[in-house]
Amino acid sequence: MHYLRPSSEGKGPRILLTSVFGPYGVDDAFGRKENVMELFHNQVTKAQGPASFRFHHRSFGLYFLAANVDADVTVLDFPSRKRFLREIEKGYDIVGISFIAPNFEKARYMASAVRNASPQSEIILGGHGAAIPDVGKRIDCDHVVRGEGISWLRSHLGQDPNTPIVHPVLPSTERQSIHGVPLPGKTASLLVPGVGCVNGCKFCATSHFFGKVYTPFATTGKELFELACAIADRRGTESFFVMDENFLKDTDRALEFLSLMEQHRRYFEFSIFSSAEAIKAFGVDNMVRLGVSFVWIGVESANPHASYDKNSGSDPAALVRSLRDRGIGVLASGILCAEHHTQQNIQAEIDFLVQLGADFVQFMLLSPMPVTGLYLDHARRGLLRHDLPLEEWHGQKHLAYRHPEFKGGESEKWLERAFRQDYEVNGSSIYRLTETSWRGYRRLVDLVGHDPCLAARRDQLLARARSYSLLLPHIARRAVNDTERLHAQALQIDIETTLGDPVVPRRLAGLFIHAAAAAWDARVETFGDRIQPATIVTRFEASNRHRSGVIAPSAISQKQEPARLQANAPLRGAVS
Ligand code: B12
Ligand code: SF4
Repeated sequence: MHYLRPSSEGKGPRILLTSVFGPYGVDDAFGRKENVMELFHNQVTKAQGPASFRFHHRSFGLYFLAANVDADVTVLDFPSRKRFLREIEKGYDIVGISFIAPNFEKARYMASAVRNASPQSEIILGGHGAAIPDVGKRIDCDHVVRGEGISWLRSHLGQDPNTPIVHPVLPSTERQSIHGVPLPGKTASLLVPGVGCVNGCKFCATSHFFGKVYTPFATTGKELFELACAIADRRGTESFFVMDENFLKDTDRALEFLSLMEQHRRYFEFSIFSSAEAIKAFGVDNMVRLGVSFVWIGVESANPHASYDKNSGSDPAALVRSLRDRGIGVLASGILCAEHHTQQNIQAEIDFLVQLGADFVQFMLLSPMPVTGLYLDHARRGLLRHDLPLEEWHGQKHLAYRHPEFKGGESEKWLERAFRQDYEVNGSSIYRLTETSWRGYRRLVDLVGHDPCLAARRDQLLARARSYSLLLPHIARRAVNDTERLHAQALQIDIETTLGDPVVPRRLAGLFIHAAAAAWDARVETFGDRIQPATIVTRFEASNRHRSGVIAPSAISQKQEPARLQANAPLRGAVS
C-alpha cells in the first residue's frame, strides 16, 4: 500500500516508535528474570559476579527508522509502562512497536493500550517478534512488518524506499562498568553497515528474518569509510561497535575500507561479529591492520555436523589463539542442549568450548525461534513447546523444543555449570582481555618497523592494556580462585616492570577503583544487581534532515530521563 496518511492537523503523520516497556529482567506478568536487557550480563559474563561486563544497548532499529522517513518522529526507548501510557495520550497518527519474541506479552499489552487511548492511531509491529506465526491475529494491530523496516515504512508513507540510508549518530552503549567501575573515555559509536546474513545457518533468527539476504546500508568500502569519518567527527571517538551479523563476509568492502583508512591515516578501532570462514578469507593479520579489537565468533559445537558450513575446515582453538596473540579479544559462542547432545556427551561439548581459551564464552540453548529453518523443522516434527509461554523463549533457562535427554530443569543446570566452569578455568573475562591486549602489544612491538598503520595499532593496544591493567590489583583481590589471582598478579608485575609507569597515579587509580567497587558491592547487597536503563526520548523533526550520510544534529533533540535503581524484585513505582 502506498499512501501518505495525513495527520489530524493536515500535516505529515506524527509517528511514535517505541521499544517495549520495563522493568526488564524481572519475574512479572510480562517477562522473566533471565531476560536481562544487557548483552553480556544476559548470556556471556553472567556467572562472573561483579566482574561481569555491564552495559545497555539502545533499540537501534527504531533510530534507523526515525532517521530515514520524512515525518516528525518520536523514539521512546526503555519507557516504563506509565511513561508509555502518558506518551500515547498525545494521539499519534502511527505507533510502531519494536519487539522480540520473549517480549510478546509486552507488545500485546502496548498495542491494546494504544487502541484504547488513541483509537485513531495506526499500529505497526516490527522487529523479530513480527516473525511469530499469526502475530497479527494474536495482537490487535494494523500491520506486521517482517524483515528490513526502513524501506517498508518509507513505502508505507508514500516515500521513495530506495533513497540512500541516513545513519543516526549514536553511542553503542549507554553506560559501561566492570566491578562497579565506570570504564574511562567515550563509549564506542554504533556503526551498522547492513542487516542480515546470507549464510542461513538453520537456527539463526537474524539470517532467516531478513530472508537469508544481506541488505547493506553502506555498499562500498568508500561509503563505509565516509560514514565512519562523519560519525567519529561528531562523537569525538575513533572506536566503533559494528552491528552487522557478519561484517567481514563482504571481503571486498572490508578491504577497500581498510585501504582508505591506511591512505588517510585514520585508524579506527572496531568490535565486530564474524564467522570463521569470513575471518579466514579476510585474514587475521588484516584484522590487526583494520583495528579489530574484539570479534564475536559462532563456534557453535565441536561436532562438525553441528557447527555449520561457516566453520568447516577451521580449527577453532588455533583461530582463537592466533587472534588473541594479535591482541584481538574473542567471544566464542556455543550451543548447548542441541539435538545431538545427551547427558553423556554434553560435558565434552562444554569442555571443548571452555578449552578454546577465548576471552568470553556465550553459552546459549538451541532455540527454534520463529521463522528459522529449525523452527519449521521442529514444527513439522511436533517438537515445539507450545506449552511454554513466549516470555520463556530466551534461551537461558528452558528448552523451547522437546528433547528426550533434557527435561524439567536439566537445561538450566547445564547452562549454569558451563558458565561456572568457564569462569573457574579461565578466570574473569576482564583479566583475559587485559592479557590479550598485552600479548598483542608485545607481539607488535617487534613487528612495527616503519609501518605507520602497525605503529598506530601498537599504540592502541598499549593504551588498552595500560588502562585495563589498572584493574589488575582488584581482579586479584576478587579472583574466582587462586589460579586467577596468581595470573592477575603475574600480569600486573609484567606490565608494571616493562612499562615502568609512575607509581602515584596507579595508586590513586587503585583507590578510586577500590571505592567504586565497594559502593557497587553495597548497592548489590541492598538492591540486587539489576540495572534498569534510563528512558531515552528522542525527537526527529521532518525538516532539517540530511538526505544521505549521517543525520543532521539540528534534526534531533534528545532527553534522558533518570535511571531507576531496580531491585531484583520490582520496586513500586517502577512498574506503575
Ligand atoms: C542489540 C541486541 C540486543 C540488546 C537489546 C537492545 C534493545 N534496546 O532492545 C540486548 C543486548 C540487551 C539484547 C537482549 C536480548 N536479546 Co537481542 N539482539 C540484539 C541484536 C544483536 C541487534 C539488534 C539490532 O540493533 N540490530 C540492528 C537494527 C538496525 O536491526 P533491527 O533491530 O532488526 O531493526 C530492523 C528490523 O528488524 C525492522 N524493525 C525493528 N523494529 C521495528 C519496528 C517497526 C515498527 C518496524 C516497522 C520495523 C522494525 O527495521 C529495522 C531496520 O531494518 C540482535 C541480533 C541482530 N543482529 O539483529 C539480537 C536479537 C534481536 N536479540 C534476541 C534475543 C532473543 C535477546 C534476548 C532474549 C537474549 C538472548 N537470549 O539472545 C535478550 C532480551 C532482552 C529483553 N529483556 O528484551 C534475538 C531475537 C530472536 C527473536 N526471534 O525474537 C536476536 C535476533 C538475536 C538472536 N538470538 O538471534 N538484544
Ligand atoms: S554465519 Fe552467523 S549470522 Fe550468518 S547465518 Fe550463520 S549464525 Fe547467522
